[in-house]
Amino acid sequence: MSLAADFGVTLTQHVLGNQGHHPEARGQFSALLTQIGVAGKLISAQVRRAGLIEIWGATGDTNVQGESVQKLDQIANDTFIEVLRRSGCVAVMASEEMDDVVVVEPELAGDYVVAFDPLDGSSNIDASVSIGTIFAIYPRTSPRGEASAADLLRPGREMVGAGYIVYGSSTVLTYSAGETVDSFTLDPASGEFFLTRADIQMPQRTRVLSLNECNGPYWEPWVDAFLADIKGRNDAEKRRVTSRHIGSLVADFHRNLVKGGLFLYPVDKRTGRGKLRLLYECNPLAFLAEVAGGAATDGGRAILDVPVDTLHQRSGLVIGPSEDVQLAERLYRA
Ligand code: AHM
Ligand code: MG
Repeated sequence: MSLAADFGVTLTQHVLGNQGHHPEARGQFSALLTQIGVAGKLISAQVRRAGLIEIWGATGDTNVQGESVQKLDQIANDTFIEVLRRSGCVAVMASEEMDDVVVVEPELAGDYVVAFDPLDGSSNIDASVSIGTIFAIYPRTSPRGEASAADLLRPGREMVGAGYIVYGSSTVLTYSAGETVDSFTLDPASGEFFLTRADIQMPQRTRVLSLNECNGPYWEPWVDAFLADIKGRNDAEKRRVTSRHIGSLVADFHRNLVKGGLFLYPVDKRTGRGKLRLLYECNPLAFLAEVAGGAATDGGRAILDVPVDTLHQRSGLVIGPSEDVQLAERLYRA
């Protein structure tokens, strides 16, 4: 047996193998996905030093080498922007960390636009809990050299790719270009992402329930009815549903994708708004959920059909097995 046969499929091999599905995008789309993998490795290396960064930061903004110390979410943001800017594939980017878009200079601008949350779940960093990066990819619609925020203000349905990287007990990159959802684990020894879950299918019934129940007093009545239905199944079917909540959407979603879990963060009835951001949190995960056979709704509409009016627009979110997302929609409308 050749040595190569002992290795798995790398992220780059997988992306190149899928190029045929996007003939119009040959090259740039694949390059973009592989560069996102590079950004993920760089951020992962920093996340693994998070505790040290915290300590260095606390001692006066310089590390032991005398370099100034940034917060980890700022490091992740700068890394993602710089890698994508240099990739030559991206014309404009929006980040949770920035009020306005980053327009790439014309010499480097490419055919795609990307929205991302560089470090989702950042309140979990100082407790060494799983966090992650979420990204959404759209084709540029503006003429070359004229990219702007308008390229990103469009429904999630127009996405051509999405994914996330979870920095957990291992670093996992999951992406979809619309056909399948595939997941890769970073091998720290070789620095490669290897395919570890191919064509992930979200189980159709909820086995895991994932939400911040302390917000219960601020939910609309349909949420209580919905949760009562799901929890009520335990009596009838002997503990078929269990509760798991990390408080990092990206890590909660990854677990739910693999195990068949439902995550919800409903609208707060006092403000009429959800907490999570449509463009770079709800939309990319909704894209992955749908490709994997699941679904995502804000209650009244599929997340991917919600008009995007502003970069940092918030939304209610129910995401997971499609049967139960449909149940949420029925109860919401009732
Ligand atoms: P962040 O992007 O600033 O980290 O905020 C989003 C996070 C999600 O990852 C998580 O699901 C949610 O906020 C938790 O919010 P709460 O503490 O209100 O339950
Ligand atoms: Mg976030």
